[in-house]
Amino acid sequence: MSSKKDSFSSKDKSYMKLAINLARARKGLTGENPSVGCLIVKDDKIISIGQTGYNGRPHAESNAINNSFQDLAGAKMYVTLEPCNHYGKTPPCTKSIIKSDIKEVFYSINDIDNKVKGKSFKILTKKNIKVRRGLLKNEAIDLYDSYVINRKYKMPFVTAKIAVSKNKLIYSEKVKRITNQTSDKLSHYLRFKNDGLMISSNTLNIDNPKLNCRLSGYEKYSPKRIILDKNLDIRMNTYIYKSVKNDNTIIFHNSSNHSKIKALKKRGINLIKLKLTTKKKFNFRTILKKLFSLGIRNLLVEGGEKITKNMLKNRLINQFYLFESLKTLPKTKKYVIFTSSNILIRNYKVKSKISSKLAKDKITIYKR
Ligand code: AOF
Ligand code: ZN
Repeated sequence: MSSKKDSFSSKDKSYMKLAINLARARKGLTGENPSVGCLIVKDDKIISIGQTGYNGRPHAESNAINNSFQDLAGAKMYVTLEPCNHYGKTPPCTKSIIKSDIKEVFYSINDIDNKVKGKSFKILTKKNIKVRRGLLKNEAIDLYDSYVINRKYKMPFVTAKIAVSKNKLIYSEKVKRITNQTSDKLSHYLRFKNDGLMISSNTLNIDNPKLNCRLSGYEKYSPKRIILDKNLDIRMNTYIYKSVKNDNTIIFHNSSNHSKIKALKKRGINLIKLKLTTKKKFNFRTILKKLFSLGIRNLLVEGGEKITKNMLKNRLINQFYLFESLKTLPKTKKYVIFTSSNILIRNYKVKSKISSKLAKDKITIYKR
């Protein structure tokens, strides 16, 4: 006898896995709305697919229904999240499902949005549509990690990344590169999937980074640049300063240097003055709240030692990418040691490890 938990067939699981992959591919690119994947199957053939549109609309189900060239009557729908049943900026997906004559709907988990939560089951079953919930539930819970953080805490989902040499340095004045080009592709993929990228003005002035996504064709998905700059030390000959445009740069500061404030504002930078803590530091929770209110839903932190440690200690990092290189960096002149591995090991679980003989770097993804 199979338990309720196992009552989905392996075909059902494969279809939902595909729907989850569709949602994953669009994750981070749907603005305030969750990324949903949807598959429509008839006579054991996939006849249509849909993803949530860029910036959140149209919804995945409505895309899948409208994309189909075939009659949907009698078909099955596999969708990663409970279809919406309310009038938001778009009409309810439950309504389109009912109208299309789909006879069976599988969805992984309930939507946590109070307007929607749990109601679709009743709405659809009342119309004689068979509804089955919980298929690949754990995968869907993992998929919607950021959506839950956004909705519940009104904070961005924070991913941090740091590159460490074999001798545990994250900076050496003499040799700048730690990771190899294969790892750098992943770093740029992270920039593509996040809508904000935060660093300190110290890193900005020393490294003069570009902070954009340089995967060919994806440049337009580069994140907003967010700089922590207590005393407004940003140099005006840096790439970031020179490439300010269309509200793409935010600086948090605590300076009263009026002439610099004026110059930076004139350049088009969004300057946000914050009070410091008694220890003369930024309050990172306040920063995250502020970024959320400015529309940032997924924040990448490419911090140095201080930001990373502070945020790890305050449990503000949801996911951590640790890049470990086989290279040994010279400890001559200035260098910085990575001292947060203990906090990471203590408070986080290893979600996955990526390693390849070609790439050599070891990449570990930690999650809280
Ligand atoms: C779905 N499919 O692909 C997504 C859903 O303002 P609206 O009409 O866009 O509705 C937004 C809400 O819809 C959002 O808060 C979330 O609950 C749900 N997202 N629902 O059926 C989708 N992205
Ligand atoms: Zn919907």
